[in-house]
Amino acid sequence: MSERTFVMVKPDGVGRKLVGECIRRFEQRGLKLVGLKIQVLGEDIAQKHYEEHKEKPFFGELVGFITSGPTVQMVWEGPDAVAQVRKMNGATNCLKADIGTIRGDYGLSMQNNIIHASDSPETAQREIALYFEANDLLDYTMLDEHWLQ
Ligand code: FUP
Repeated sequence: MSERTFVMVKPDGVGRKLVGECIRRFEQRGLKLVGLKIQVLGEDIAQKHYEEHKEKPFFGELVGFITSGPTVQMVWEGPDAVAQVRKMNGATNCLKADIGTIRGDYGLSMQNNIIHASDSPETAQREIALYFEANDLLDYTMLDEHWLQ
């Protein structure tokens, strides 16, 4: 079933010029880009984004990192998109992420792990609503879509 997931390239990913590489991987897999933005996050939205970690000892550092430079927000759509993108991103700690995943191929750290993606369809809905208005997101058909479903 087709679903939408929220993806964010973090300040290290933008700073290391990996935005195009992330987009290339999702496009080539067959996913559809339906929303895209670039911005430096404010403290408020960063704290809301990482709400589930607010009691953790690393929360302050995490918010400091995610607000430290430009980030790219995206919404990707496709069959089982939430789980597929998580698999393509790899484990949270880049040192443990499989080679072939974005984090496994480009990262060496836990905090500077290049990319974020929603961990469930419910989280995806919450995160999409945090960054996008309904009319920021497009509905369209890709020319090769009939091969991909
Ligand atoms: P993920 O869903 O893979 O992005 O990972 P989490 O939601 O568990 O963690 C969010 C971010 O917090 C990670 F990207 C990195 C950071 N983090 C730490 O810095 N230390 C930890 O022990 C766990 C997470």
